[in-house]
Amino acid sequence: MRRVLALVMTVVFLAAAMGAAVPDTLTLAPAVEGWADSYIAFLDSNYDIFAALWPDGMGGAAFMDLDLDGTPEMVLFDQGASVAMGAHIFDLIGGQVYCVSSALDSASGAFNGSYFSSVHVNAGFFEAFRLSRTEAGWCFWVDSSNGTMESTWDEIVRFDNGSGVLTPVSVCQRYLEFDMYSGLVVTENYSVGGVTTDNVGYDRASLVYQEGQDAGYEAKGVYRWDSDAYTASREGLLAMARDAAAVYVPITSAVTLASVAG
Ligand SMILES: [Ca+2]
Repeated sequence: MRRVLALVMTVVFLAAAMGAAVPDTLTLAPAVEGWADSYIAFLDSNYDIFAALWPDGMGGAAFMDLDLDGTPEMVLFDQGASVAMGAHIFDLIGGQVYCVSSALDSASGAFNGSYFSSVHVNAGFFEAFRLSRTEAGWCFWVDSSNGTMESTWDEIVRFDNGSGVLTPVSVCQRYLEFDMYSGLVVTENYSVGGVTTDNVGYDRASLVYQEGQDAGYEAKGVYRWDSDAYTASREGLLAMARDAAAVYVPITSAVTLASVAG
């Protein structure tokens, strides 16, 4: 009971400290009718492009409403060549599906690139996309990262909605290169909003994300290893997307945001 009270007090304190500008609750529009069918039809009619870009098939699929407009986006993971998997994000815009972000540069030319963003994401699992309340409002964020034995790369990305289109925004980036033997950092580069800075500037910019109140939302998706049906084929890709749509958790039913925000 005391722990619960302490938690409530902390949340209330945090909510008060954040000011009144950001509402305690998040009210979303209803999802566009038939959204799942629209994404699945897109995968079916563009399967040749998927097969050409990712001949080994995809590593996972999930639906999540990253721009909080009520209708989920489709996030596909590739199979990844290193620590993280590349994310490929599709949005339903005016009844049409567009690729809006891809860790694979050539995707912008392969699909209709009208809404393609140069900001892309690498992540290890769908739960890495976090819904939180920050000074910027209620937003999804991801600490997009990748690495090798000799280097790590981090980019904190916030997901906005620009005129009805999911818009990933690069908040800050960090690149570190290590000496293989000593483990010491030999190269370090930082930038905030694309402008070069130092580690202090990076830390300051990342604070908004670090200090946000996490809503506790866990995005659900399916991964290649979940089913033998997810083969590198049209049927495999469609099965993966159908199953991802079936496990999609709408934010409204998943999180009691009012209690999180105090
Ligand atoms: Ca959305």
